[in-house]
Amino acid sequence: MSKRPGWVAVGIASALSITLNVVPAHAADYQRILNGSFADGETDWWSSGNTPSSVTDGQLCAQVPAGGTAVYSSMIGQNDVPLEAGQKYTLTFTATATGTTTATTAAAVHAVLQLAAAPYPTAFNKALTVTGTPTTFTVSGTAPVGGLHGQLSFQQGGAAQPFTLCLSGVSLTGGAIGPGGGRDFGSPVRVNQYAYETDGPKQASIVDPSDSPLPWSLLDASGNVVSTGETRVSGMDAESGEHVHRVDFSAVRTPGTGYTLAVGAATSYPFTIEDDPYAALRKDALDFFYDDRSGTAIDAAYAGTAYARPAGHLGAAPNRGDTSVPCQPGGCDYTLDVRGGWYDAGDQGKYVVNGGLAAWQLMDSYERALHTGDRAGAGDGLMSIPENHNGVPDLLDESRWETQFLMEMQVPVGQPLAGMVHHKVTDAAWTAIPTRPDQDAQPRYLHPPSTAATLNLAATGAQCARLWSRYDRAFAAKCLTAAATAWKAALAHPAVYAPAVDDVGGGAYADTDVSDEFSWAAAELYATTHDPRYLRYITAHTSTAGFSWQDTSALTDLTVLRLPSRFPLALVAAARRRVLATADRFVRNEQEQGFPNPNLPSDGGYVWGSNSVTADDAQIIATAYDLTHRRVYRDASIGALDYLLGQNALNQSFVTGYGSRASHNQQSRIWANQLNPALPTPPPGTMSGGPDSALQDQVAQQDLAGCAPATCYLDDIDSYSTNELAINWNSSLAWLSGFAAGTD
Ligand code: 9MR
Repeated sequence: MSKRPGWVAVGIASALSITLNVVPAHAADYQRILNGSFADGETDWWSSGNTPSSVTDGQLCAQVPAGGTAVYSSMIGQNDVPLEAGQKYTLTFTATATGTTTATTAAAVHAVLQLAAAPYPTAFNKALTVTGTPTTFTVSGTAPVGGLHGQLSFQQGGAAQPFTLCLSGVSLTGGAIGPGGGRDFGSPVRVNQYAYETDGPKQASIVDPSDSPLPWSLLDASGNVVSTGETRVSGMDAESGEHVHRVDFSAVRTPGTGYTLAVGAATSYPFTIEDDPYAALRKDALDFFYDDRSGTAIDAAYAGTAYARPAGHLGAAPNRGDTSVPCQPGGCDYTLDVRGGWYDAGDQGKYVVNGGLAAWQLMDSYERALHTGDRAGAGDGLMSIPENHNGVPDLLDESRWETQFLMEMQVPVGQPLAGMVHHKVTDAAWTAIPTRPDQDAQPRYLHPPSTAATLNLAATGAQCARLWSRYDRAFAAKCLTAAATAWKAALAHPAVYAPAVDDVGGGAYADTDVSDEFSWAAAELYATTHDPRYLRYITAHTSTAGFSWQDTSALTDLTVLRLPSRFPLALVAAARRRVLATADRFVRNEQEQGFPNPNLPSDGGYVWGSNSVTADDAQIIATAYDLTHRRVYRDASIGALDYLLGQNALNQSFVTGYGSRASHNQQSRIWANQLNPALPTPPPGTMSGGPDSALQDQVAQQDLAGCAPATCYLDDIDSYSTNELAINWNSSLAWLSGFAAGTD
């Protein structure tokens, strides 16, 4: 039962606004509106472009124009209201209409509750008469169809005269499932829904309240029991709020498809046991980058028909970028040709900070493969890309697509801040979902340079120079010049930060501590050049929180350990100590939690993109394996993949196409199948951002209230904070699956 007091409202007949708080008489009294008091201003509300609105003193007031052919030509609304089929919903709100309209010349306003997509199944659509006297209205109706994307709107198009409509105290109650409730994660037996390696570790988790071990059976595709054992009671799992058991069936080494794990009456999703399952995942996780390229037509011959599309952002109408992009108004007076690169994520911005990390991970995956004798990983023909028979390793070809773009973002010689790198190029305003890249009509702007972006180019340019020297000396030289120039510019401008709030039409990627980027760039530059001037800037420490686009400190250690013979012994020894200590901690996190996640945040919260935290932590564990060849580290790296592929609190594989219940509605403007069935889902091998306990989008706020951190996730295209796709998340999956594929 809701703890919220109920509202009993006096309706249209009353001239006064009277509300009484009483204890609700029935259970289905859940509040369905966010910020109905307007205490948070206009947050969660929108109004149509012809109806500008603002909030003052708890009232949202909108300037309604006269005219308009349809009643919905002027609207105020809230989206993503969860509706349940057959449930009754009751709206109350107080309204006035003033301006040219007086109490005697009343305005018509329709209160509408419906699903926001055709055929717009409607719970109510009620015409009300609003006057200059504050009046509280009550409207009820039953939702014919359920869905997460209900829309409450106030529609007033077609007015005889313009007027000001003010709303306050908006409440919509109803439904049988409380906010955040009613989620069914299916079987309590959680496995890697894709595959286990024949000779590798095989772990599962069981959600069960029992304090004693439980018998388990492994069944083959015909239902024959092939192995049995007992669970280990892991106990209460803080991140999921579940009581969990663990199962180890590593002893089973018979390849096959359609295996299931059974505990009591519950059965897992099916999975295979096979020799090298991660080769396919590595390929798909990498091919994502081709499908996501900007500035080139995506060819069906490589991407498949469903993912083929015209080139985006090559200056052809309606595109207004990226071949001659100006700075934001008031910025520089030059334009840059910044074609190419990868689109960052669900949006079509291109960000140097994040692009740097993603390119680095692809290049590092190549360099690892080169040094460890992983011929497939270091080879040509690894991926499905136009360059896969050009005699150059595909990981280099694909990363070059981004590195070239990163260099294009550098401020030209002779301009203020020459050598610095523009932080990002993004649309001036958010585009609709879906919008194919070639159909984006927004102006695009270069945002001011930042030290963080500049150091991302310094680091990846140096790495590029080192790796390309044997394939394309001219390109390698260009990378090195760009890197060295960027480094000098960063030293000259060491504290130029991107604004923390710059998130219209693109994300902020703000970072006000660049000591970690200085260290990472210095390590890469030193590894490539041996120039001792860089040495003293190598200072960062692998943080026990792993690494991310914002915190690159661990990338220093990973770079030093990639090329230990090039660095002073003391640096190598210190990097090794730190990486092993951090890896040990991540391994413990995996073993001690109910589900094998190396990520156990100190504050208990899962951040935006938590799946990349998991995969990046596993890269540190994998590096510990490369250093020691201790099996426990390889097993734990695979454990993180098990987590990502279904052995988790949600019974969810976060990788499209990999598992019975796999994410496929990640936020994307290209692959928006959820909104338009004619479009494909994201390509196989696309990793979702994953649980984010801060509930940073409206769908998450509506539907995940009270979630345990590891369950704060929805496979819904509008839940961008839990379910977007992004290059730095796929690069972490590509690195990790590459490690798994490239080691025995
Ligand atoms: O991955 C980013 C995450 O760490 C931040 O918390 C979040 C909010 O600033 O932004 C994420 O990055 C998004 C970027 O700003 C815009 N493109 C989509 C990215 C993934 O959601």
